[in-house]
Amino acid sequence: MFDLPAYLSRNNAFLDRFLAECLESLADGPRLADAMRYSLMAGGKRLRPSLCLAAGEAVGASLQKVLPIAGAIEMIHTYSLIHDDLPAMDDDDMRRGKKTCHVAFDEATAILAGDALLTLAFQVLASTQANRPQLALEVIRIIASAAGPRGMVQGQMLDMQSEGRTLTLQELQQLHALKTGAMIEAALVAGAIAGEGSSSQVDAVREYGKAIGLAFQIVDDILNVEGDPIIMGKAAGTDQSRRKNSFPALLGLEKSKEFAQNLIRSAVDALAGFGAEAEALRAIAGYVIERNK
Ligand code: GRG
Repeated sequence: MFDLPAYLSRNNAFLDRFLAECLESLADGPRLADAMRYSLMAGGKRLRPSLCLAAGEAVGASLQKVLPIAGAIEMIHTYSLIHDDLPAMDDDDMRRGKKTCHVAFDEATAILAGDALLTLAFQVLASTQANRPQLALEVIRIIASAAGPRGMVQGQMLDMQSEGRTLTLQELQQLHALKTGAMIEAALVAGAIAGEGSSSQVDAVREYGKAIGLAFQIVDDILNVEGDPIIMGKAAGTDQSRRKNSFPALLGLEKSKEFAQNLIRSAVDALAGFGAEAEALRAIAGYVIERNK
């Protein structure tokens, strides 16, 4: 049986070393670098970089080839969390089991740490794959598009605009396809493209990504209802208290769980054309539904 914890901890050790080196060599100025490091190295689940590396592996690429892309994706994800936690957005005090960046530092420093992580991510992306410039450009385009105004940022905007209004299931899915799904899908597609996968492999990995991206968000909403804040390292019950649109609010808990299970099955089905080299992706799909944080 595939040992997912061992697989993730090995890849995360490489990732953490890579991220620490990027901050050491590329961030100048102690307060800004401290705030960036505080949030980046705070021990998140590293789901998106893990998916990126596993997609590279599924198409036969070495870890070293895909590692900078996985690192850049985690930087963008961390920036989005820092900004999402700000008083102007969700105004959260706890993230990754620690005080949020603006509470530990101050609001201006948190805004700048987020800006700096986003920018640094693109510097890292532009500095890698020097001998494969076309491929590097394609990866940058995919990630920028997923993170920007037709992806995560627009998803966040829709989320804020939907406060106080009950969304339909279709609207809620669209919101999350942008806010959470786009970066999850981009992590996978970028990993497969950097690993020089064939177009059918890239398509399969994209389909897997769409399904687990939505399942991840549904599980996040379920954990917000029944999760343990200590284990999650962040508050629970906030969707209900803020009257946020969520899958359990719209469908009920049982139907939400069923929906997530079906999506995980579709994700695994999308990998039918791969053999053992996609075992990590299959195991991560199982983790997405079983996770408790
Ligand atoms: C501020 C531009 C901007 C975007 C924010 C991703 C996001 C968009 C907001 C996060 C809000 C949130 C709680 C979304 C639910 C799903 C989600 C993305 C959770 C956080 O990701 P995890 O669980 O976090 O992978 P860790 O800390 O494990 O990396």
